[in-house]
Amino acid sequence: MHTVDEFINGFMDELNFGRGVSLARSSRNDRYIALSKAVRQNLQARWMKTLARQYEQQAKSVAYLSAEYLLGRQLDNALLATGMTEVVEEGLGALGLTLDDLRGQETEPGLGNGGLGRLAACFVDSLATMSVPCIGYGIRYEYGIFRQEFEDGWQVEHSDRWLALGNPWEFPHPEHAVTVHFGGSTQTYTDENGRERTRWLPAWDVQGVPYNYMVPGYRNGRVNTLRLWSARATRAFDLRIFNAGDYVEAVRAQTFAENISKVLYPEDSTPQGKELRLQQQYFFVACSLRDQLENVLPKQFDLTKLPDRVIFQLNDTHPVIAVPELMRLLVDEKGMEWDDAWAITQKCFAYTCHTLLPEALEVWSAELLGKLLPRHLEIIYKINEIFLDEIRAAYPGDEIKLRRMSIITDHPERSVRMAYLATIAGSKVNGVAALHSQLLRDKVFPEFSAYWPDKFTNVTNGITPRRFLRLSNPGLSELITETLGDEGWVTDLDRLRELEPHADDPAFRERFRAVKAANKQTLAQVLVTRDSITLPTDVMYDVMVKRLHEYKRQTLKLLHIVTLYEQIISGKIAVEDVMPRAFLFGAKAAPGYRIAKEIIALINAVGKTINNDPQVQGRLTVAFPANYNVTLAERLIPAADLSEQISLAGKEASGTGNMKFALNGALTIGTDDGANVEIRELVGDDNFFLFGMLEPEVEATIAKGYSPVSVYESDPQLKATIDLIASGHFSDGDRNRFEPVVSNLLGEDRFLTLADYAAYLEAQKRVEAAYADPDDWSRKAILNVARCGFFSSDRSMVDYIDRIWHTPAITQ
Ligand code: NBG
Repeated sequence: MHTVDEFINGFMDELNFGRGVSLARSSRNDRYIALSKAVRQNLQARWMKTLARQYEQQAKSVAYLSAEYLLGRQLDNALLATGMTEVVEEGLGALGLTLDDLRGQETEPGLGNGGLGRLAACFVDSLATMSVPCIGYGIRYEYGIFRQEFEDGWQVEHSDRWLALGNPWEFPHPEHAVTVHFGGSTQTYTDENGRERTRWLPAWDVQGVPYNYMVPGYRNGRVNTLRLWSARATRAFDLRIFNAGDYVEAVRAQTFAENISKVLYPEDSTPQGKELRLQQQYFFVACSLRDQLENVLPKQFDLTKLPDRVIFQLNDTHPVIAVPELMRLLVDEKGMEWDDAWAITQKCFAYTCHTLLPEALEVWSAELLGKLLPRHLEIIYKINEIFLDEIRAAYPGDEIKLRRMSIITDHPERSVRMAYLATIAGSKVNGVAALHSQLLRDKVFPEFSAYWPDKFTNVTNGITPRRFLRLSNPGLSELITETLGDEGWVTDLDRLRELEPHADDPAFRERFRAVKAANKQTLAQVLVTRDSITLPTDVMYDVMVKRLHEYKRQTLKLLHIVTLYEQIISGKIAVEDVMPRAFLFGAKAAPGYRIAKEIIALINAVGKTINNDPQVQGRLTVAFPANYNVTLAERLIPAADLSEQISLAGKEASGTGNMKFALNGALTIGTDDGANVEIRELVGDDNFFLFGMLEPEVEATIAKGYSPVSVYESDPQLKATIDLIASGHFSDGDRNRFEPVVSNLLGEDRFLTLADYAAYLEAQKRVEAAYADPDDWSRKAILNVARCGFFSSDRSMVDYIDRIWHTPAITQ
């Protein structure tokens, strides 16, 4: 399908015979689906070829186990990968249609919460582009991340019916469904060779139906697979009840089974220990392991060679139940000796930790685990017992160490520490940025890293330059390609270094600024139609988009805005002396996270007051479009001048938004946290606005006994700012309205917002001074682009391959 005519034929076939409609009678959805199917045809041959090659070469592959994939829209990515955009534009044009209109019809698959899920999507993109065999495994949630709306500024959640109009990007394979068991009990018995064995007698089961998605490499003819599992009731289950004559109960049972893949848990970073979530976790890893052993590997495969063929990467603790599952398969089902099975298991897993918040490390109650997965609990106990014997021998008499390293903890109730299980089982444990990996070693797993110093490593996160530069920022991409002479940078992002000398070229800066200005125009148009938000386009765009979390400190940004506003209305500064800015927010709060929702309401209330106050009009604008998602990110990031990365030092594992902004030519105002550290090192101190306490200072401040109220009392501007919020100025005089946020700040301030306030204001002054010199600002911004090639997820993949996976690329 390389010519316009071929495309038109393919499209019309899909429309007429796939959708059963004529062009004249087709809906926009018909046309979008026909278009997607015509485009995907181009990928399918490559897909089959890729799989065949992989099979022939018996290549080792990565099985990426992730409960989340935040994919973003598929159509544009498929067009980019196949290089079909122009042909399609022309073909549609000949039919009186536009690509722009049809791409708007796609609902993005929001099968993830935030950075962790988006990272998984970037990684599979990079592996496909690098011709490394990989299969991504996850869950096909019927409802992805909720759709956020604001009612009176308050977040309300609506279900995300992303599949309602049909999904042209998936290939269901019900004939390859696998059965997964739950509950029941275990039984020991003696086998024919006189060996003592255990079998699991489960109580109920469900089927996992695989849905395959194509993961196209960038113009390299390769397409990897993402396999998402959907739960459905097993026949046996229904039949028993149908036969008992209870039709209604049978249908209800079906719903019960299908609930497993119904909805994504909307918690980001801080999971809830709910039974359904454990069911989801076991469901998808059990399906995936079975798929590997029974469908992907050749029949009669010698399982002692498993580590030569597959590495299961555990994306955080969510899939860690795969460890006892593999042990169960090898020992109970394949009859292997425990020690042999354990040796294989230890080589087949590696674990990525994505957090530093203690409350985010998953812990499952032993009671719940035992009820749902009795055999797995026994296996975990045995792994722990053998491990603790080893530790006892290494550190005789050290009971404290044993308790600290045990997978099982007894407080506050007997439970299983999944991160420890993953650390003990995994061949490697990695953090996601240099600072994070160091803090993991020193603070989260100190005993483990002392015992196994070589097990711990770092792989700094990355982002795919295909989606987050080439697709989302066509203007800058064109400028780069023109300047570098070819498009090689799209798969070799280090080449952006060649832009450096151009940072000093006034003509280049001018063009660079023109791109940014055009991106602001585009964003402003999007926000008018999407949200009825009107933005000035000739001001600085100061952007903070990420999940709403106290540690990320959206309130610090808010205090800055209220401070500027307070200074104007109280006459401390003349409005003309304030640098014009638009403050843009995007953030979803977990539905049960009360204070986060209060903060959203406060941002909206402050925005409403400021935007309607004639005293500041045109100077300060606050915009908070609802339902921030990948599609909106692709518009917001290229338009940003200033990127807000202001988490409390030592709390943000990495951040990946920070990388996207810098790569698109925004300057960062940020703390010394996560990957900000590496961004600053690479772009240079002069091109980054650093502020705030360093991680050891944070520790020291807390150790001394931090008192937010005394910071408030000793800083008159901070006091005036908080008092303005407390006075009811943003809530029609209602002083109680934002009391929860105010008292949270003054009473507890867990993330030291007030302690960093003065430093943040001072850094914002530096920002203003720098922005006042457009030429110099552009120079800094260009250097950010030029020096951020390191943050390509292709580089992250090289690091994973070298340090953890050892999976070579396959040859065509
Ligand atoms: C998040 C971290 C981010 C990081 C992403 C991807 C979780 C548990 N962790 O800092 O908070 O960038 O993971 O690694 O969602």
